Amino acid sequence: MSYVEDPAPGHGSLPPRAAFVSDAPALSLNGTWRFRLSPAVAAAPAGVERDDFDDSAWDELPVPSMWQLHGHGRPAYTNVQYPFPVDPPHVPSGNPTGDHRLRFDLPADWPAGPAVLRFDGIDSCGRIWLNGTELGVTKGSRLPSEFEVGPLLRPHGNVLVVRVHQWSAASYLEDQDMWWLSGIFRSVTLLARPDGGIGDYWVRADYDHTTGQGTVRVETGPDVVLDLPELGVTAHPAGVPLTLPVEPWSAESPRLYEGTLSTAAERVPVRIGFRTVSIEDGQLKVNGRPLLLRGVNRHEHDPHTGRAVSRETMLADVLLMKRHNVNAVRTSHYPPDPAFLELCDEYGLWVIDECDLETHGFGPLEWAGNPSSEPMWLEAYLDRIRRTVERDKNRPSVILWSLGNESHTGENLARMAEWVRHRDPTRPVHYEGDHECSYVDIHSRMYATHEDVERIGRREDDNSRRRDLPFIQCEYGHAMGNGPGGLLEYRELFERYPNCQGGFIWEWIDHGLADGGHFAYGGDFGETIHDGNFVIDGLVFPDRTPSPGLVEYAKIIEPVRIAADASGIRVSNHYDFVDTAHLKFGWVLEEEGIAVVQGVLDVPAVQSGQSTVVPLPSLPSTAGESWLTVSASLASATPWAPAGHVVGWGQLPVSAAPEAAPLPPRGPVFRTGGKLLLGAGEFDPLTGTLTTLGGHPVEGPRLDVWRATTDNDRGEFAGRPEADQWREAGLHRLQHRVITVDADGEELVVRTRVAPPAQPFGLFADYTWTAFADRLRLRLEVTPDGSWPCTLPRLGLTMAVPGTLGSAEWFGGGPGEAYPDSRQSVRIGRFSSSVDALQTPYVFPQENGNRTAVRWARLTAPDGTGLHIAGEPQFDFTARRWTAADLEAARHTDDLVPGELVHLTLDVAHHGLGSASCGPGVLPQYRLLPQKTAFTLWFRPLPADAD
Ligand code: IPT
Repeated sequence: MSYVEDPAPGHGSLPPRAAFVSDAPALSLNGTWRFRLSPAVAAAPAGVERDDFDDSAWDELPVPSMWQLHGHGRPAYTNVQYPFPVDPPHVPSGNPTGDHRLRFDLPADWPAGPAVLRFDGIDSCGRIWLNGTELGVTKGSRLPSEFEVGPLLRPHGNVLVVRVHQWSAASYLEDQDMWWLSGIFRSVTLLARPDGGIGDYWVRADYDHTTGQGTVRVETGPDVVLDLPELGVTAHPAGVPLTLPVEPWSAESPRLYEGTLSTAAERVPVRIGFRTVSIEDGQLKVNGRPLLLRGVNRHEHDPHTGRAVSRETMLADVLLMKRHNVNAVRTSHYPPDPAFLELCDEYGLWVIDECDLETHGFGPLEWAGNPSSEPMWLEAYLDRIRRTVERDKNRPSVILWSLGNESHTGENLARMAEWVRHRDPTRPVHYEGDHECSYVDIHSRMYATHEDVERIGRREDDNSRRRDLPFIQCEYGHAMGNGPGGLLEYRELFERYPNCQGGFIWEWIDHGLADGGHFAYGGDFGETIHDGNFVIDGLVFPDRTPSPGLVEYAKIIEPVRIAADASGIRVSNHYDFVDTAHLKFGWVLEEEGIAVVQGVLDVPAVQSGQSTVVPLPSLPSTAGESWLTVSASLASATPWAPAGHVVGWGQLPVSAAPEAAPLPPRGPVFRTGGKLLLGAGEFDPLTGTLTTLGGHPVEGPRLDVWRATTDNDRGEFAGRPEADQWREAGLHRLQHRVITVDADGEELVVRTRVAPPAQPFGLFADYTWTAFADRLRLRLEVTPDGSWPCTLPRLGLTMAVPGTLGSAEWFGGGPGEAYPDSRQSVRIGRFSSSVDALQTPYVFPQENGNRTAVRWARLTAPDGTGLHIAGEPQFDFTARRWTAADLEAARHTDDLVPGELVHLTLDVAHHGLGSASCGPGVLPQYRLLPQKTAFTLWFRPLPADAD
C-alpha cells in the first residue's frame, strides 16, 4: 500500500517532544521555495529528490503557505461531508501533489553533529528528502514532525525536497469544518542538537492554594539544572522537586517566572506558571477556585493566507479576546501554531488544547466504518494525541486536553484518553462525543438549549456518571451572521448552577477568503459539493473587525457588573480570582446624551465573587431625559490594553423626559390640486399615503413586517425555519388594500388591510395623521385579522426619503445594532453616523443595523435639511441605501449597490435573533406574535442650517 493511503501514522520521524527554542543554533528554512503542483501522484515528476534535478522552470512559493491561496488549485469548503468518496483509506487518484524544493547553505558557524529538521505543520501528507536521502513521511497536518538530519547536512548546497499530497488516508481523520487547503503551512526549522543538550523537558509547576507554595519539578535529562532568578533558585537539579512561596498563574493574573534549564551544552529559556487543575465537588477548579469559562472556539484563519497565520495575527486574536473579556479558548479542532499557546501563557487565557482529529463525514453514514472504532486507525489516533500532549505539555494555559471533535465514540478514543491519563494526570480529559462520559472527565455538550442546561444544572440528568461531572458547552451561541441571540439567558444559567461552568462561543472568526471586493465562502470557487456560508460564523469578520456579536458577548461576560438604583451603585466582581483593585470607576451624567457632569467613584476593592454598594454621586437636576453611566476601566495599562480600557459598565435612568409641552392647535386637512395637505405633509388622496414631507419627496410610511432573513431565521436546528414559515405565509409580498381615506376636519384617517396574496389572514392597519404646527403625528393601530400561522419578522413602517439625507443622529440605544435578544451592549446615549456606516457588513448580507430604544432620530443632508422623527416614547430604526428585498437577494457585500433613496424602517417591535443556524431558536419571550398594537411617531421637517 502506498504511504498516501496507509492509515498508519507517518514514519521516519523522531519521538514527539515539547516545542521550545534554546541557545543551540537554529536556522529558519521559511522563505521562497521552488514549487510545482501536479494533478495526481502519478503525474508528479520523477527524481525530484535528486540534487541535480532541474527545478528552474518551477514556480516560486512562500513557505509557510497554503498553495491554493497562491494560484495553484482552488480552495474548497465543506463542513461535515467529505469532498471525496467515503472509501477509507482510499483517496482520489486525482490527488493534487505539490513538490517543494529548497536549496540552502548552512551558516559558517553551524556546528557539526546532530541536527533536527522540524516541520510545524504540513497539510495533509508530506514525503521528505534531504540531499537525496528520504527522511520519512509526515501525517497529522496540525502536528509537528522532526527528523534527524545531522549526518546528511553539508555546508553548502543542501537540497530539501518535500512532496505534499492534498489527500491521504489521514484526510479521513481531518474532516474539520473549514477550508480544504494544502501545503507546508507552518514553519520549517533546522535545529542543531548539541551532544549533552536538552532533548526534551516537562516543567511541572503546581500550586497549593492552601499554603501559597508552588512546587516545581522538571522531567528531563539527568544533568539539567534549573535557574529561576526571581525566586532565588540557582543551579537547582531540575528533577528534584522544589517547593517555595510563589504567585500563582491564572488567566486573570498570568504570572510567569522566567528562568532557564541548562546543561553544559545547551540553555533553554523557560517561563513557568504555577497552577493546579482539579475536579472537586463536580467542579473544574484551578488553584482551588471554580472557573467560569467565557470562551471562544478559535480556528486559525487569515483571509489572505488561510491557516498559515503570522505571529502578528495570533497576537491580534489574543489582544482582541482579552479586550472583549474572553477568558478561554478551545483550539478547535487541532493544536494551533505553538506560538499561539505561548501568547495564551503570557497574556492569560485558559486553553482547551484539542487534538487534530475529526471524522464527522461518517456521521451522515450513521457512523458506519467510523475510524474511531476501527482497529486499523488506532495507531494514528494514539500518534496524534501523543504529539499534541508532548508538544504542548509545558504550557500553563493548557488546562484540559481534548481528544478531538465530532468523531462519534469508539475504542480508539477511549485508548487516547487512557494514554493521556497515564502520561499527564495533571490535566483532565475533554471530548464532547463521549456522551456517556465513560472516558472523559468533563461533561461537554454542543448547542444545548437553555432548557437542557437548566436540567443539567439542576442535576436532573439520569446518567449518574455524567450528573456528577462539571458541565461545559464546548460550543454554543453559533455566531453565524446576525446573532447569536439568547446569550444573557445562558449566562444566567451558568451563574445559577455551580456545575455549569460556561462555554465557548462557536466561533471566533468568519473564515471568509479575500476575493476581489468581497470575502468568499463555500461555492465561490466552483466546488462540486460545498456548504456555502456555514463557514462564516464568527464573532469577528474575516479581517478581524469585531462584529456586533462580539461586542454583545463582551458585555454579557463583563468581569465587573455595575447596577444602579436610587439606593446606590452596586459593583459586583465576576472575576474568578482577582479583586477590583486594578480598576478605576468613573461616572457621567448625560442629558439627552450630552454630558452634564462627570466624576470618579470611590469603590473599595471588591473580592472575587463579592459585591459592594456605594452611594450615588450627588447629581444636579436636569430638564431633559438623563442617564447616569458608571464604568469600570483599567487603572493602568496592561500588556493587552491601555489604561482607561472599559471592562464593564452600567446605566441608571436619572430623570425621565419632561411632560410634553401643551400641543399647539391642530391644523386642518385640505384638498388642493388633487392632493391632500396636512401640516408639512402632502398625501395621495386615493391611498392616503404621504408623498412629500416639508418639501422632501417621500414614499410611505407604510406598514411592513418583513426583514431580510438572517442565517438564524433560515436556520434548521430548531424545527421548521422561521424564514420558511414567513415566506410560505407570503410576508415578503404584502398587499395593501385601502378601505377608507377619511380626510374631514383635523385628522387624516386611513384604514387599510394589509395581507399576503392567497392567504385569509392579515393585519388591519389604521393610520391617523394629525398636524401640530410644523409637526405631523402618526398614530398607527395594527389589529390582526384571522388566524396567523407564524411569527412576524418585525412590525412597523417602511419609508423612503431622498438619498441626500445621508447623516443620522439619534438619542436612544447605541452605538451599535441591537435586537430584542441581543441588546445588552447598547447604552442610552446620543450617537451619530453616516447612513453608510449604520450598515453591518455581514459577509453574507442579511438584516442588520437596527438601532433600538430610539427616542428621536434625525436624518439630514449636508445643508442641514432633513427629517426629525420622534417616538412616543420609542422606536427602532434602520436606514439603508437599498431595500430589504435587495438585502435579501444579495450574496456578497459588493452585491449591495447604493440606490437613489434612503430606505427607513421605523419599528415598534422585532422578532429576536436566536441561534437556530446551529442551536436553539428564539426564546419564547423574544418571539414576535401578531397582536393588537398601537404605535405613535412624530415627523418634523428640518430647515436648512441657520448659517
Ligand atoms: C459543530 C462542529 O463541531 C463545529 O466544527 C462546527 O461545524 C459547528 O458545528 C457548526 O458551525 S457540529 C454540529 C453538528 C453541531
